[in-house]
Amino acid sequence: MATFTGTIIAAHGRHYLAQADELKLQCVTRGKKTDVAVGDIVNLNLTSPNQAVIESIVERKTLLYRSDQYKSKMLAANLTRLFIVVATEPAFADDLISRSLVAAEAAGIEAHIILNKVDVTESLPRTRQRLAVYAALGYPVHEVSARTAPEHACETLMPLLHGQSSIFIGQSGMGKSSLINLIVPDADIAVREISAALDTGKHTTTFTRLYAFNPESNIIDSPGFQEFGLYHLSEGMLERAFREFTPHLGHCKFYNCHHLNEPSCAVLTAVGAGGIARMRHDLYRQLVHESSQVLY
Ligand SMILES: Nc1nc2c(ncn2[C@@H]2O[C@H](COP(=O)(O)OP(=O)(O)O)[C@@H](O)[C@H]2O)c(=O)[nH]1
Ligand SMILES: [Mg+2]
Ligand SMILES: [Zn+2]
Repeated sequence: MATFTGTIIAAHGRHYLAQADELKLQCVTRGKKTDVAVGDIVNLNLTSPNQAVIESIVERKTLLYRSDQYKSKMLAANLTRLFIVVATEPAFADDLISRSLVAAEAAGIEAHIILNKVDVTESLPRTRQRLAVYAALGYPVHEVSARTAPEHACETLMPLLHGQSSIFIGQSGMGKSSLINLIVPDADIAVREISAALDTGKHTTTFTRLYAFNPESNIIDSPGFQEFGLYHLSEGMLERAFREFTPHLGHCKFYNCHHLNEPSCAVLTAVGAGGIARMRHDLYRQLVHESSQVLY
C-alpha cells in the first residue's frame, strides 16, 4: 500500500480532506477516532486514487482548543500565529477578543489583532479606543480595509503571514473571508473543490479550511462564532495566560492565591491601582468559574 504524508486542509464531521503534494485525498480515521484537526500533519495509507486512511498524526507543535462544560473541541493544529479579526462594524465583543488572546497564550501561539473596515470612519475613533487596551498589553493591532484599500491590506498582512501557519478567527461579518480572498487569490475555487470533495453542500462557510499560499506559509479561515468557551484551561494556565498578571505572580501573600478575593493579593492590588484593566480581571474571574464547572 502506498503511504503518504499530508496536511489536513478541511474537516467536516468525521470526513477529512488532506493535501499530499498535488493530491487532495478524502480521508477517514481508523475506528471511531475523531482527534484530527485542520493543520495536522498525518501519515496516510492510500485506499483508492483519491481516498486514504489516516494512520497516525505527526506530533503537533501547537493545538488550539475551545470548549464548553461538556467537551473540548480542537480548532486547529500546528499554528504559529493567531489573528483576531475585528471591525468598526458590526460591533465586536471584548469578551471574545480576550478569550481568543487567552486561548492563544495557553497554546503558545503569537496573537495579533486586525482591525478591518477602517473605511467606516464614524465608528473608527471609538473602535481604536476600545482596542487600545490590547495594544497596551503588547498585542499588535493592524488597521486595514479589505474593501477600499486591498493593496494596503496585502502589504500589511503578507509579511506577518510569511513563513507562518496562521488562523483568522472572529465573529462573523468582520471580514475574515474578504481578507483571505485578497491573500489567497484562488481561495474561492479552493473552497468549491473542498466542499465538493467533502460533500458539505452549499454551506461552505461552516467549516474550517486551510490554504497553503506559498510553500512555507498557510492560513486557516474559520467560521465565525459567538462564543469561545475555555473550560479546559486550569486556574494555573489561566493566571499565566493573562500576560499582564505575570509581573505580579509570586508576590501575593498566599503562595496558592487564586487572585479572586484573597487579602494582600498582588494581582488585585494592581487592579485597584489601575495597572490591570478591570475588564480583563473580570474575565479571569469568569474563566476560573468556568473551569470549575467542567463535567468531562
Ligand atoms: N465597509 C467595508 N466592508 C467590508 C470590508 N471587508 C469586508 N466587508 C464586508 O463585510 C461583510 C462580511 O465580510 P466577510 O469577509 O464575509 O466576513 P467574515 O464573516 O468574517 O468572513 C461583507 O459584506 C463584506 O463585503 C471593508 O474593509 N470595509
Ligand atoms: Mg467567512
Ligand atoms: Zn493573588
